[in-house]
Amino acid sequence: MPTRLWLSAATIALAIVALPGGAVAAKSMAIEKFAFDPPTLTASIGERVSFVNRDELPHSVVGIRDGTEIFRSNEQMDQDEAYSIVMDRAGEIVIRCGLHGSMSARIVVKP
Ligand SMILES: [Cu+2]
Repeated sequence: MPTRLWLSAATIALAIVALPGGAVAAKSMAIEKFAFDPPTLTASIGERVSFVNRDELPHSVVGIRDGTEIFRSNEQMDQDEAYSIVMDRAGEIVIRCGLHGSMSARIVVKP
């Protein structure tokens, strides 16, 4: 599907542009079989964490710290669509899918 191919290329280009100097460390969490993998990810402040939907069905990514939503992807991330965010504070972030209440994970951000 040409439209989807174009969107994927645009997403990749944006991801590259968003990495200043290529020096920023990065971690990734896959979304596959209705689960986040790994279920717990450790990152450092300043690191970028990327989420990629490997399922054919849409998912989304919602980050919650101390009960407050701090980031949210598109409502529906399609297959192979990615979302990423830089960790800006130490602490624990609960990750949920906005479409499937049973899906959760956590990111532990070290100072
Ligand atoms: Cu989901």
